[in-house]
Amino acid sequence: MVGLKLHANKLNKNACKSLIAAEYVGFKLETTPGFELTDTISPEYLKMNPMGKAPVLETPEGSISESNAIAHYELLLVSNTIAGLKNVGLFGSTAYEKALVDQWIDFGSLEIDTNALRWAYPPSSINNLKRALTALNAHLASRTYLVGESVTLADIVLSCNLSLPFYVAMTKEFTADYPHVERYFWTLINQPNFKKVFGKNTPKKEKVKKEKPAPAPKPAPEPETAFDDDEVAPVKKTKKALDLLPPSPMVLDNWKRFATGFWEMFDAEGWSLWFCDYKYNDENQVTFVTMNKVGGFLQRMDLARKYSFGKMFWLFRGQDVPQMVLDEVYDAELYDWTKVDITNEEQKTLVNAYFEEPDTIQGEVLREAKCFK
Ligand SMILES: N[C@@H](CCC(=O)N[C@@H](CS)C(=O)NCC(=O)O)C(=O)O
Repeated sequence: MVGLKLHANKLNKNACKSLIAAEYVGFKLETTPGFELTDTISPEYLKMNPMGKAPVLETPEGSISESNAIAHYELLLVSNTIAGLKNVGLFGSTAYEKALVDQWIDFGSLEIDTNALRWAYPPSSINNLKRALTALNAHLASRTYLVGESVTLADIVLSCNLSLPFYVAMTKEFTADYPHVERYFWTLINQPNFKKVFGKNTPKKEKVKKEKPAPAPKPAPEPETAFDDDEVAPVKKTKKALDLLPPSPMVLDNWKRFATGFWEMFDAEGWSLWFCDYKYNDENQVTFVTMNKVGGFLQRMDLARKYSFGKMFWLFRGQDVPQMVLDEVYDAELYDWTKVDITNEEQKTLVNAYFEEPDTIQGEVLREAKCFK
């Protein structure tokens, strides 16, 4: 098959789909070592894919973009025209199985990848991803592969798409709710043909583990109901814990309504103040993208509205960052949280500056601010 060339940067997960498929059928696809994503804006590249995205497959008949289509094309050519290459059933065998393979390919792209990308690059929709993972988990409970009894392209596509959230977003605690997805992902990712492509960058289970405080003991199991909403339980639990704190003279709603005289009203025994410094500020070069991330974070903080106020610092009921925030708002892990020492005048001055929103704070221009109340 002369003249097929895959243009993509190294370990581009979308390009991995056709590379892994090629391994399965024993086909050698020409690649572009040294390709950088910035190459996608050259006029030559844009002629092949006006979207300016990678991968692109260059063929004698013309170029093809969209990684699923590239892998599909490559396999069709192999099975139709090239004698001697293996037909290992990556499309499924019957028409129905082929449709199921397509079904899972789209599921991988639309239900997993779209939401995983939104999660990795907020504004995002974790709940949509959780919903898809729940459905996938149920499907995999009695199966090793998505379709039939052996690997199909659907498994390759889906596990490449899962590699993003497994690498950058999902903690061990998060994936623990989807044990069949975990087992499926780690089994596939460690298959020889996957490893040949991912090499030493094969995701490792240990790498996704993040140190967290010991989880609270699980409540006694409740009787099963038709719609057992186990996601709500931990939130309810911390809400209850916060509601049981000794009463505070500081009534948040009153203060939120008038928003003046903070220090006179502040009750340091019932509430605490926190600086939160984003750990990856070098990502925040474009104001509207940064504000989108902040917007997503604030949306997810909605569950703690009754117990918090935020404005480049946070005010929380109690003496800790609420457990429901740490458990449910994944962005919380992206910040370093430091309790404000209210006996320290410098720190109080900084809190005041955050309240007042002057043009510059600590020598940095304040471009835009959001308030959570
Ligand atoms: N749906 C496309 C997505 C391609 C895509 O988003 N590629 C990324 C790299 S993995 C890219 O080129 N990003 C550069 C950009 O968005 O400008 C596919 O599956 O091929």
